Amino acid sequence: MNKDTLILQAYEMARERYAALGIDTDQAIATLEKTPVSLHCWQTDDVMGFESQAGLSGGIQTTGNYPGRARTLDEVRADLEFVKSLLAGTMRVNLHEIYGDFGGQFIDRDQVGVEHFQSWIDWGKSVGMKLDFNSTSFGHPKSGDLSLANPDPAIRAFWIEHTKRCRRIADAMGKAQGDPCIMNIWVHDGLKDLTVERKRYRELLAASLDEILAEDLPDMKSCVEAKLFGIGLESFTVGSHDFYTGYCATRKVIYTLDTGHYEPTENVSDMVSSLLLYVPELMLHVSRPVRWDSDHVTIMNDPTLDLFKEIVRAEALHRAHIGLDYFDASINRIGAYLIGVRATQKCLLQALLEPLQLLRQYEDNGQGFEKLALLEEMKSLPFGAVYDYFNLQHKVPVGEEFIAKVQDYEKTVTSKRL
Ligand code: RNT
Ligand code: ZN
Repeated sequence: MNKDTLILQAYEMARERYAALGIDTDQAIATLEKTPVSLHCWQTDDVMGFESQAGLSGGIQTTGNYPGRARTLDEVRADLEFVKSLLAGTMRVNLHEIYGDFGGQFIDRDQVGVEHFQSWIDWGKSVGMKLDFNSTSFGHPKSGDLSLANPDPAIRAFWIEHTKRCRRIADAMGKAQGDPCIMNIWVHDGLKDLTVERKRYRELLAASLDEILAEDLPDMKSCVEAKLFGIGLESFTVGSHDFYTGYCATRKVIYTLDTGHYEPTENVSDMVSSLLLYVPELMLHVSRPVRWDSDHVTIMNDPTLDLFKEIVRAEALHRAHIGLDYFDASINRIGAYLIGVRATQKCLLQALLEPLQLLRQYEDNGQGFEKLALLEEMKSLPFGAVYDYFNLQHKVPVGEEFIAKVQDYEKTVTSKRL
């Protein structure tokens, strides 16, 4: 039988199975389709950017030297367009400041302006992807261990100026695309060893952020990202989870929850319902921690499934911005993107296919057996048939078909980048 016919038949059967539990698969597909996933531009080139050859710092690192890294703006854009062409649903692009169109000039971080992102704004429009943005604290001579929390007033002022400028760039992006640009502020600030002035650094970070966020910019939203530790900054992180929970709750700022940024045994999905009570929205950096590394390629694992289930159960999909954040230089980088987006969509889809009404009823009635049994049975319902159908409908590769497409692109494009 023809493959398309098989997929259609499998979907018809899946639709019936889910409908028997009161779940509308077409509705789930419609939600999946319109829920944006922001592609982190830094997976194309191992977080190098176009500012200088300074290399990565700030406690993050890529490992591997798989050939085919994007080396120019055009290559980054071509890769992102290719990735988008193989995916159903809505994609955005998440840029870092170091990916500006600097025309070969060195533009320091306290000099950056909207003009350096005009070509990105135009490109975004032309390819139908809205933009998100990030200030960049790492990979600069003034990065050191401390940026926005630096006790040296001159260095701190430099990073405040940078971050203020980035917010204005994000605002211009948001205005041009008619939809707020989500700007993430992650600073690497921390220390390698025993730290005695913790409170002072945290006061400084809070004061810097207050100054940065004071400007009213209607077409962008700011979010701040918590972290556990960085490489070479193992003992102390200024912007810890507690710091940003308090900061976001009191300032009504979006909390960026990077799934790689917590203690290995911590249940990140359990943070969703608590945070949502006190912070306006969440920005998600969907990632995968492996031992010391917070940035392995996202896969469909229990933590990611639980994260999306918690968001859907909290009826908070409209309060969550979904972005990816990982960098793997050891495998085909384009393939890594596709694995991560597909895994994210699969997790969201599974969350949308939960028989929530029935589960809630069981829980309310104290029917513990029934609830547990249903949760278990949901795991083997044919959600894959729904995901395949979603992709078929959009004429993008179904199942493993994307592997060959990535191999083709490697043969004709990325392998030529020497
Ligand atoms: C680092 C943070 C941060 C970065 C990007 C490049 O641990 O997760 O989000 O990965 O800004
Ligand atoms: Zn992150």
